[in-house]
Amino acid sequence: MRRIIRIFVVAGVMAAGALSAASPAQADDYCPRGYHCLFILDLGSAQKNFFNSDPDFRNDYFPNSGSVDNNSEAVSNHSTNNAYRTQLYYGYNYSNPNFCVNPGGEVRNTFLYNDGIAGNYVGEANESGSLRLIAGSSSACLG
Ligand SMILES: [Ca+2]
Ligand SMILES: [Ca+2]
Ligand SMILES: [Ca+2]
Repeated sequence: MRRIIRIFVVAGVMAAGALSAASPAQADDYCPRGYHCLFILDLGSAQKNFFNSDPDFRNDYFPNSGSVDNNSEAVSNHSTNNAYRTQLYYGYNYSNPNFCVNPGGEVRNTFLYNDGIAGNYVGEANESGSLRLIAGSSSACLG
């Protein structure tokens, strides 16, 4: 029994190592240097690039598509010098934190929970209404 437990622990550590090695993203593949990018579907779809914090997505639009408000499903952070994480909020003016993405990180739409109803404060995708740049990274971030 003891031996079996030990094998599981080792496997878990190896899995964690593989995940952390895979995630220090290729943020530059999808998001210009210095920007925090939101996508209407997955990475590589129509995107809106933010250089600074934005308190209200209602006046931001994906190219040839709808408003960014309650309409983003993936995030790529290409902050230079690992300076700022991307903190997203359910509400406007940085109210009700949703999730964050660390400098150089990215989160695909398959990774975010989406209950299929935009803007109902349930789930992570299709919910955000504002974005703030916060200095440094956080272990609480999703990507
Ligand atoms: Ca705005
Ligand atoms: Ca919202
Ligand atoms: Ca929802």
